[in-house]
Amino acid sequence: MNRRELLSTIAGGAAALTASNALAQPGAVAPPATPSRGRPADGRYTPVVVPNGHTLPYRVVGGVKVFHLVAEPITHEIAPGLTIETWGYNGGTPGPVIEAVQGDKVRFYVTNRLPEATTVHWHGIFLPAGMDGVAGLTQKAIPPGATYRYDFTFDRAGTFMYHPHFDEMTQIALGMVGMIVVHPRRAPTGRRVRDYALMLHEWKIEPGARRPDPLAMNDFNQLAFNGKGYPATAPLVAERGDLVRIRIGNLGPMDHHPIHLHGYAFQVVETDGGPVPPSARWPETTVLVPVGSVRVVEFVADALGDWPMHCHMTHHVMNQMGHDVPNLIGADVRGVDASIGRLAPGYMTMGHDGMGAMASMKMPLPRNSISMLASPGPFGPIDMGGMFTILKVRERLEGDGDPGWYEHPAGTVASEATAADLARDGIVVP
Ligand SMILES: [Cu+2]
Repeated sequence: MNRRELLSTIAGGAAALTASNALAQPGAVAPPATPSRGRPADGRYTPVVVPNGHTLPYRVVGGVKVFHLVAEPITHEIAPGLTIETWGYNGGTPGPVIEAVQGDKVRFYVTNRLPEATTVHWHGIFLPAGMDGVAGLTQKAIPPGATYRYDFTFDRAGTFMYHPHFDEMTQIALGMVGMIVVHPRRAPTGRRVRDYALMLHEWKIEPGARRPDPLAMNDFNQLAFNGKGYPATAPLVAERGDLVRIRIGNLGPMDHHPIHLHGYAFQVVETDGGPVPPSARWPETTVLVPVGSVRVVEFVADALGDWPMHCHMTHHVMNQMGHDVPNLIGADVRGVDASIGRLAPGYMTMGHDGMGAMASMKMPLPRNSISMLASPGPFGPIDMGGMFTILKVRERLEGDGDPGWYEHPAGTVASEATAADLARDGIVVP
């Protein structure tokens, strides 16, 4: 949207808000705000850590792990200031991570609290065809109010996903997605493992609206790791020497995401098809995670610091209004704001010297929206949002929480060159 459209959105915001609330119902269970470790069922694996999320509780009945998924309308905060009315599982989007061990017999009860039918498809799991969750083809669609039962065994270890196979365009786009982590029966021993699960998602949400548009095919303006846009994304943490595993699943509607990590090279060790043989792996700093795919990367955390991990599509590290702003880079816009401001109070020309300044700009926003960029960093505003998080590697950590900003050793931070530096090295500044 451009500035004029934005201003008209502000005027129309109340109407949009009312319309988007028409179908809203509160979610049942609010997920915890802090990362939580799953239950170490038999102590033989390192439980997965879900930044900004949690794993699905279960009970064991007669040797079967019994889980209960509830498909339902939810209220979800993408970042402080932006709350949406959408659909998810057990109160959240993505749904809770299903965590189990290879060979587990499992039973899933799926209760449908949506206003339309649904199913659950177990993406990447080998199972009887009748448990595959495809409405019309392998089962009846689960009508609103009904609870269906799925029984199968997790034969393979790995990283998989779940999502509806009924009205996929609406239900997946709104946020009905989740990850499945099946640990091997005997986990490799040796290094301590930090095992992270991240689901990628994207929505189109008109500024001021609360209901994402499931018809969108492009111009997605909210990009998320585990349902959160930066600065609401919880950091990933590790101690020096830990083996870090990051399981990245993409069930966004349309976009593949090249996820880039600073400061490290990693290997793709697994997809949702299974492990990649060691002889077939190659080093990477960016892994493309296509829609409907999982990529699992591993590396040893041997470099201390605060290292960004983000989608490398530049529009995917912005929030909300990063589209259709008139291109005025290089234009002389002196006086434009003042003269237009006489006709349209509050007018602000955007983008004439790049977008970086927006990180510190205070501009009027429609209700229920967040600024395009920016949050405070240790050296000034960090001008990124959306699909952006930070890997924090420290010598020692206390718990899994955010250890704060990295304290750089003296002499290791980029800073302004002195006249003596320039003279010594023969640099002539034009
Ligand atoms: Cu992306």
